[in-house]
Amino acid sequence: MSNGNIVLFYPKLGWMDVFVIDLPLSIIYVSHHCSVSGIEIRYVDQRVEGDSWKSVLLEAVDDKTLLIGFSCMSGEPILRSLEATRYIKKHYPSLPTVWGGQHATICPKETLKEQSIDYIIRGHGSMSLKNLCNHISNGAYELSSVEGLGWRENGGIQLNPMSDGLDFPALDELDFTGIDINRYTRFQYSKKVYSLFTSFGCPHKCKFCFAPIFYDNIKGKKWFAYSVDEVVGHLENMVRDYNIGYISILDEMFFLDKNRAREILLGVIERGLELEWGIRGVRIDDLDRMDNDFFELMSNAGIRQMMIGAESGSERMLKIMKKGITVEQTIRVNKRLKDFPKLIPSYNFLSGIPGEHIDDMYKSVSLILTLLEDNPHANFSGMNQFVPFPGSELYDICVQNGFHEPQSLEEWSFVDTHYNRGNVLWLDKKFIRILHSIQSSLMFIDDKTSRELSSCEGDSRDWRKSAKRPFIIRMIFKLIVLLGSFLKTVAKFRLKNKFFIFPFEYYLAITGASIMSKLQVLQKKS
Ligand code: B12
Ligand code: SF4
Repeated sequence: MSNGNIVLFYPKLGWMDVFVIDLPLSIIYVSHHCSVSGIEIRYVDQRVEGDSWKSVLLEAVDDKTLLIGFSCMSGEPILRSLEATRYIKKHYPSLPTVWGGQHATICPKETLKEQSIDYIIRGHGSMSLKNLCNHISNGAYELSSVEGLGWRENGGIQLNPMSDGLDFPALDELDFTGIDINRYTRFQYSKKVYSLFTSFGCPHKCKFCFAPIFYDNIKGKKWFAYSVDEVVGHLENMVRDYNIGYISILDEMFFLDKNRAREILLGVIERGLELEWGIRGVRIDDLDRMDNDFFELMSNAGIRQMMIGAESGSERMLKIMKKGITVEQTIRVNKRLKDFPKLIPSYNFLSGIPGEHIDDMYKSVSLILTLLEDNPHANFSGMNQFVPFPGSELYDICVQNGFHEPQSLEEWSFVDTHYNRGNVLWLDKKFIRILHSIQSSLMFIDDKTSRELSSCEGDSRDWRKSAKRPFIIRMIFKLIVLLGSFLKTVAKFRLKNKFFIFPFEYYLAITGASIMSKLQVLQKKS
């Protein structure tokens, strides 16, 4: 007997879609309990459907559809999910719509002000989604018992408490039915990319970060980890079944348990899995605790890129951020990594926190130059601009300093960590100009941008297919590559001399990003 179906929608994210189209793990994970209870899952990923997304969405719905769910992070994705939600409501006014994901979790009330959204679910919502389906299909479950659920009632908003535990499906229970893995990849990766969480959560409390807000309600251990056997076995299956070659580890804290990480790497070597790895959540103090044998093991197992939050060159700011690392540690580890040329550290910086002075930013600039000088393989993933998210102490400080709290979904769509223009009233104009100039210098200070853009033809939307990018995107890429060494020289000059007047590269970058973002919307399904 059919238990009906649900449609899960993943929106375009913005200009980054030109480079990265990772598996929509949010909706794959959230489908789990529905899927095991016999509800059919229909995915619509706007990023891979291009212009046809509207017809694909309408076709996915039939008279057995129980609800349609939308996944959404703050920032630009809101606009896309909003458009899709309003569109589906226009065509199917009585079909329940549900928003979940990071944005609905931190801003449930603002989200429910939108009349086209019937429900929100906060937190990791797989079980709640199944219970909501039970309520909709046969009234079997009271709305008030669905953890994390929010809805409008009698002119007010009801919000149920969120679950206080961490519960995830086993890795081999992840159901990819209805997902074509070949359509997911990253630009310029010659190997097939697979993104994976080997753990979720983080016990640290860095003040600027989203993780402590998202995991705030979890009682007990704030870190859930899959076992070594499960991770290695899953990787082996994915290599065998899908020919994956590059693992993008998205964990917040892959190295939290060093022994577990070691066993995973040894397991991969023992089973002869020829994989390259990029690891997102790497802390410098964890690397500092590793000896050279561990670095050797990482290198042999195929780890290539490590995204490391150096955050700031100012000890004062590191303390304000409660990051728990020191500048000295970063310099020390970077020097040691020089002897392991396959391990590429990609340092991320953060700026724009209330209380930060221009002098603190200059200390970050000095650290960047030291890291580059000490290790020619060092890369810089960028200097993110701090964005205040509700639920954190820094958010309240920003509000006290004039930050206008976004009141609607539309207003939240302009909040972006890369180029957050306007509404940063706790920073003065000079500070913002210098920050933007440093941001664009970091794009060119190493060779990553030219390297990534050097082949302009390929399209990240379909692995190994020769689908071409739109002409204008190819031209923008070619221009940047041509200007690459000039921009690198400018970047070095700026950072060395702290010369941040008229950051023309910044204006070029935001214009390029905005054109790419618009073209993404226009891009046709290949
Ligand atoms: C991978 C990733 C990306 C990838 C894309 C992901 C993809 N699917 O292709 C890339 C690198 C492209 C990316 C981009 C962005 N990202 Co991002 N990203 C992540 C990361 C590392 C993992 C996301 C993930 O897959 N999680 C795993 C799944 C299982 O968890 P989940 O998404 O939370 O989903 C669960 C629940 O939220 C809920 N849920 C989710 N969807 C739904 C839907 C329904 C209907 C229901 C009921 C429940 C539900 O249930 C899920 C299962 O348990 C997170 C950090 C993190 N560790 O989560 C940041 C993170 C989600 N990103 C973030 C942001 C803001 C962005 C940007 C939108 C904005 C920006 N400027 O940075 C950009 C887009 C830029 C642009 N303009 O193009 C923020 C979100 C903060 C917020 N308030 O929304 C995070 C938390 C990073 C951070 N610390 O700030 N991102
Ligand atoms: S920045 Fe990293 S270490 Fe700090 S709380 Fe966030 S995920 Fe944890």
